[in-house]
Amino acid sequence: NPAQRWWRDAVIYQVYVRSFLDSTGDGIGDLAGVRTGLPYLKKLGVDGIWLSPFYPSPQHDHGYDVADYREVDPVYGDLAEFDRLVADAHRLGLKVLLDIVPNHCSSEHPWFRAALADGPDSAARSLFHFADGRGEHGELPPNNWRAMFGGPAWSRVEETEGGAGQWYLHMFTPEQPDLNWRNPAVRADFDSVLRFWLDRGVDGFRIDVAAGLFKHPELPDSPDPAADERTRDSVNPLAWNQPEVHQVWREWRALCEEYTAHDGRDRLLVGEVSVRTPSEQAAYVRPDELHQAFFFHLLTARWDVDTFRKVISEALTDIAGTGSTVTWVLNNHDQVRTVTRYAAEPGGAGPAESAGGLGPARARAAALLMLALPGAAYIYQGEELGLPEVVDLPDEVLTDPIFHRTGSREKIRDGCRVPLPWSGHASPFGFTSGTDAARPWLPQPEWFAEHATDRALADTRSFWHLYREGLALRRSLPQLGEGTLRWLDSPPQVLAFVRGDGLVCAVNFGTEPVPAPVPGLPLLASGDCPAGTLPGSTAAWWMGTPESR
Ligand code: TEU
Repeated sequence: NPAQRWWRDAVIYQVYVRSFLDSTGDGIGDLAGVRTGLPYLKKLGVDGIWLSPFYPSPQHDHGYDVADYREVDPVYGDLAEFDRLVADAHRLGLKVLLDIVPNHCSSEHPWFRAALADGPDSAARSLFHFADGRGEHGELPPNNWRAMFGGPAWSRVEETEGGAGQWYLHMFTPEQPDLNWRNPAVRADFDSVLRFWLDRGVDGFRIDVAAGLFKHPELPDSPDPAADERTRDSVNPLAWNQPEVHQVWREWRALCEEYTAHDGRDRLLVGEVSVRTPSEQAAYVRPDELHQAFFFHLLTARWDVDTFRKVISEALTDIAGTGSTVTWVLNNHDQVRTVTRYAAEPGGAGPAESAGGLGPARARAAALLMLALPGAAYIYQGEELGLPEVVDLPDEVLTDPIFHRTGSREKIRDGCRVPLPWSGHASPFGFTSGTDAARPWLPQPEWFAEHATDRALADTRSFWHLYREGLALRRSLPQLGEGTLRWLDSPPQVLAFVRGDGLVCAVNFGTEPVPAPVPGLPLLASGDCPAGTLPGSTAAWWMGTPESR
């Protein structure tokens, strides 16, 4: 039943709830705001939404520190509002995915509070990774692991009877203790969390840190702590990508299949699988494990024709054995936005702080390329507006724990999380309203006016219309979505391929025009594209047969 396999070529829109639309005037986006925005997303033409975490949380990492997996944080609404959002989305034919965070919880979660209160050797401590320190008085951490957001991956607790005691493991901030997935109580609780939300009608989950969960059982020293610290990425082979994790995904998949068997609707598990190679990543995508894993090697690819060809080829080769499809992504809430990223690449010539230079043209071309590739795709809110990164937020407003823990602005993520501009000429640009509306939780630059949704909708040359038309063609043309891709011979700066029986996509990574691979005007192009020519920094789609060269 093809309808059941809706996810194989779905395009999902990532909603960063905090920054989408604020219905209460507190300057923070909320679930009611998302509900108000659904018709906008329907018009754009996506198949569904993924909601960033909205659970009760002290917000040390904007909700990726969950204190209660079965509730809505009052800042974002309540369960009744959540139910209305799901009902409205389904009425519009939009799927709803939740973000689930199984690797760690909040230090305010009742389990962790109990672990602190109950002391060493308690049942509550065995839900986490507590260990005695090294050194004469246990004053050194149990091993040399580094946390992803800087500093040691261990913090020491004060015991209730007084004095420094054991250490606990946290691969992210100290407010995000890692759960012990070898404890069956952890597994059982997450099963019940999945059921809780599936029973409320959700269509699946985006799984945070899906290559985490298990650590080497003996917690030995990392072979290269300097690399762990420097890259702040999942490179420590003892902390990530342990074989046991696959058993959890098999259990979660079986649970999803149980719901599908009941009503015929596929539930989706899409993993944020940060591993080193595309083939390591493809190992998570199996008929009995995850349906999808974000393919981050496209997101991290430099603006370079050979790099793009290589990562796309690898993705297609690696997925072939899995029975699934590739999950393409160019932007998310952790990464510098494409417009700014590509402007900073050689020849991009963009002033770092704006949408200048070739950044926008390249981002438009990359979008059209992504929508032409076989498989599924994710769009991050604001991508459809061509929003640049806000790179000049003052230190005082930054909220990212990466900044506060490392003291460095490198890799900080606030700049892609600034609240969306909807309308008007000045902040808050319709993001928040009401007579005593608070300012948006991160300040919006004046130039956001150029990118507001009202302007984007009114201008047929906007990013918005490119995404809308690309998505509409994906729906109407059988050549797009799932199916075959065949590379075409092309000039050195050009990536060209044909989909199915005769949809040609070509991207010119260079700056000089080249002859188009197909005569006549394109169906859709990311920039001005006269018949017979493909200008620099432009992508286009044609129907027809490529001219032999
Ligand atoms: O990110 C996991 C992760 O590996 C990040 O370190 C990511 O690689 C980094 O932010 C890129 O700069 C997930 C979430 O997407 C992120 O927002 C959370 O902060 C993190 O998990 C912890 O839950």
